[in-house]
Amino acid sequence: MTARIPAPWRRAVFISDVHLGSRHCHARELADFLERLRCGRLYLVGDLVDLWWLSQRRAHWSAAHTRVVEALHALRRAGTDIVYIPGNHDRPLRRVCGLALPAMRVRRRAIHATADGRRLLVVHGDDYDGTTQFGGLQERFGDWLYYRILTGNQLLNRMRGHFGMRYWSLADYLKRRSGAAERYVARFVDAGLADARRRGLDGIVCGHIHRTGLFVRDGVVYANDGDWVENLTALAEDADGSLRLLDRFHGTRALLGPRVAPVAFAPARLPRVA
Ligand SMILES: [Mn+2]
Repeated sequence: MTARIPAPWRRAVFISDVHLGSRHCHARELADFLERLRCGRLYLVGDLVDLWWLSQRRAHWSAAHTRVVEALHALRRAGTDIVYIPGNHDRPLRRVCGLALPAMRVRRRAIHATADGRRLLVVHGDDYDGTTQFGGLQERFGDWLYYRILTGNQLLNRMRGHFGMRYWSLADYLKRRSGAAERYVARFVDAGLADARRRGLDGIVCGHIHRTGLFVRDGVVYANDGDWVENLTALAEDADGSLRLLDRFHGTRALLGPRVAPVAFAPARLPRVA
């Protein structure tokens, strides 16, 4: 394996929807990303492990999945502070919220204070789904359907590759073509922004919908770190409080500069997570 060049230092990094233990997790790409990562704090914003897959016979665990876990250990040894916020696919872990393992803290949600003084709510995002009225049945069906489409996507692209055609995402095409999916994303974004505003915070960092986002609406930041199933992205905060969406090679996909008005007090050290 070639020597890995370390990526620029980041104050904080957020990743979610890794779905370790499922066949659709891009574990090798994530291990490559994590092995080059250098950051003060790493937030695992839910669905890191897919317990729905792991609890079934179709559980998938390869050497690459183990490499991801080892890369997290290495980051911890290098001094990175790790905060784990379980999502809906690793929901049972929410029972241990409040626990501080020797290696990381487990939290239902966190408030991240950026270097330029913004306070961001960090949550997985499934609270904004509104599917609980069906007792999780719709959630499970949506999940099953999603994985069927991803499998179809894999088969299709294997064929396309065979004929020398470039990669084309069926899942993405279907999502963008379907008005229902777009309305779902819009409602999710609205609910997340409203929640941050209600709590008197400056923005929200979330995942869950496997759709990246980084923008300000009516003065409130919306940042969605994407996933490691389709997009292969992370959200990062620079030393000056800038937020950026990173691709798997640490390249920048989108950038949101620091707050324009400088704040009198910018904490040099990361404050403790409550
Ligand atoms: Mn989720």
